[in-house]
Amino acid sequence: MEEKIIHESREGRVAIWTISRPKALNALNSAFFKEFNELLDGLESHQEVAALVITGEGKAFVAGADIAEMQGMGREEALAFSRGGQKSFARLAALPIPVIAAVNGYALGGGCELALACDIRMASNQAIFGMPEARLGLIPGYGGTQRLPRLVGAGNALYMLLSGKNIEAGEALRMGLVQAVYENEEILEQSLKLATGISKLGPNALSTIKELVYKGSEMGLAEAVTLENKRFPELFESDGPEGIQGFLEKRKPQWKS
Ligand code: DAK
Repeated sequence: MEEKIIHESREGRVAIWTISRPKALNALNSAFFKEFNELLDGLESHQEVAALVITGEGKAFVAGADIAEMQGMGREEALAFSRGGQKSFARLAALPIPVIAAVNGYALGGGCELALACDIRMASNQAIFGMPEARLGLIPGYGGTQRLPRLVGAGNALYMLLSGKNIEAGEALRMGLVQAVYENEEILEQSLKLATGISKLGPNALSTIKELVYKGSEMGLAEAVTLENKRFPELFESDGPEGIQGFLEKRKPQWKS
């Protein structure tokens, strides 16, 4: 039997997915995407997981799409390869729960794109980010040319995409590509701490915030704040009353879902 590439564990209501294919620095192959989509199926159909942390085993988060698998691909296969990855990462970004990338090492190409599809990126001081596709005569195929400039601005994105240069965690922090940097030994612990804190907040509030940030960034400001205005009162029929009551009674809210 083939060994699993993604090892799933739980800490309270936080799921941890550890990508483990150390022989290829956790490069993303078709077996990875199969498992990834099965795990997404599980998350979408069960509500007990309140936050997800994705990390890598060894010295890489993910060193990219599997270059060996791309060898000999024709146009049709490349289209399917790119679409499959894009769809998978879009599913991840659309999860109603917060997803944190705990970037422990190399996050190159498809690995950087995976981190970009997460909601929050935490980096180890040994993390290395890069979009080296142009070195291979390619472009990022999993949403990277679009998510990267939306996150760090066109100038920083073009610097990374056109030069193919790697950047270290400190530079990634300066650009806004990552939200925090920790010592390597602490990266998972700190990411879990953040995820655990988040997992205690109003679940409907969290999913609404994600929806508004992602959908709103595709809209004009007036339309986006109208959407915010539509969602705000909806919270008064879900998490809002319990959150407010809990505050006033000086107790932790007991969310219904
Ligand atoms: N794919 C397959 N194998 C990889 C790999 C990758 N991305 N990265 C590393 N490996 C393998 C190496 O081949 C090596 O295998 P063996 O030779 O031991 O069999 C093993 O992992 C250990 O790697 P190294 O010996 O190279 O380790 P080092 O510490 O010396 O170097 C490194 C680490 C990360 C600097 C180096 O491995 C490296 O440069 N790796 C490639 C990084 C890279 O170029 N990543 C981007 C991949 S391209 C698209 C869809 C998607 C994409 C593009 C288009 N469409 C369909 C349009 C996405 C593209 C990418 O992500």
